[in-house]
Amino acid sequence: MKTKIILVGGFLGAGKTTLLWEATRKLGQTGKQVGLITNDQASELVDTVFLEHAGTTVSEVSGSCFCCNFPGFTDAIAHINEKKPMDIIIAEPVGSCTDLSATILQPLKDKFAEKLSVAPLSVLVDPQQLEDIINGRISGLHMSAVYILRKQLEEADVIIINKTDLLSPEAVTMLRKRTSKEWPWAKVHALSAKNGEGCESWLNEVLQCSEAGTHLADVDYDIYAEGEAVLGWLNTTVMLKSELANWDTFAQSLLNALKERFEKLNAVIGHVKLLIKTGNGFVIGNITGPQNILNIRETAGTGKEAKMTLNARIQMEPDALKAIVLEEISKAAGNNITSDLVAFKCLKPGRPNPTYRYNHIVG
Ligand SMILES: Nc1nc2c(ncn2[C@@H]2O[C@H](COP(=O)(O)OP(=O)(O)O)[C@@H](O)[C@H]2O)c(=O)[nH]1
Ligand SMILES: [Mg+2]
Repeated sequence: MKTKIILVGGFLGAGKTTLLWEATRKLGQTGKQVGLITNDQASELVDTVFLEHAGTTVSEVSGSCFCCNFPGFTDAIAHINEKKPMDIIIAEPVGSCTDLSATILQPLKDKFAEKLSVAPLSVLVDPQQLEDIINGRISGLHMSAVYILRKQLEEADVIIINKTDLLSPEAVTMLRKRTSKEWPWAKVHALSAKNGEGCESWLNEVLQCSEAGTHLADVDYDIYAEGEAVLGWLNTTVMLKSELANWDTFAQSLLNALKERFEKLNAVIGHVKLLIKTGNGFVIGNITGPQNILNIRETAGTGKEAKMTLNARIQMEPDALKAIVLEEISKAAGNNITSDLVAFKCLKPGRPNPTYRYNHIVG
């Protein structure tokens, strides 16, 4: 049996992790074994901690993106399959990565044809960001980061317009039409990863279609590298202790404070993600999308000890980003909560240097 590999790309905050969760749930109901792979330049990933709650095997490739560490990616696939042979593995590349058809899909088809079957490259997009791109508006995002977003859509076999729960049916129809016109070679799906509507139709498509990585985008790596570098990167894990704290309230006030700080500086938010875990559960919060929507789900309740994982990609220098995040954690903690950094990484990503970069389509 070959494992089906589904890559779900798309920009920061498009909803990739939410879709992985929903797809795992839906496929689990049909008896399929599903594994997941997350990816980031640094460890301590909110996505991994969150997806582990989906009750399936999650493997993390951190320290490098899939394309720059192709062996790391294929090792992760092998590692999952060793634990339990999977029907399907869904992988979420870094949101600021592109050129995946040339650097992941073609090498997978070329070198792993006997073990793996590659699904069409799916690229998820936030509807507001999609509309902005089609209309030529860029809403503060650096031109080179917008370039990455465009290239992601250009190389997609399947473009998924996500968050349809925020749109009227007419707006969805219109956006689908405009997307098909702009990228006529791509299949277009519209769904809500959040409420599950439309997910089955996309899953059927990617599970049945064997045409994967059907075209390559012409990516200029100088612009790509600049687009990556303008988004400062911060991942941290903090142990929190308190007699009195309500961790949901703490998450809310920390995210609100960070949102306010970045907005005051006109620093575009790629994403801010936070997950606080206690013995009683977890609370997860995000700030994403062109409108910096703050979304908090689940509950960690109270409890003396909590573990917080926080990831941020912000259009600013890493030093400034670091100072703001540390200051706001300390302010939100106040006198009642003690905080202890157990892991901290803040960086400006280097130039992407893929392990493989095919200039032809593997048949
Ligand atoms: N309204 C709505 N929000 C969504 C949907 N999918 C994801 N989100 C929200 O968008 C934010 C980013 O989601 P996430 O899955 O972490 O995006 P990723 O960065 O692409 O992995 C979170 O606050 C999600 O709750 C959706 O279908 N509808
Ligand atoms: Mg994610």
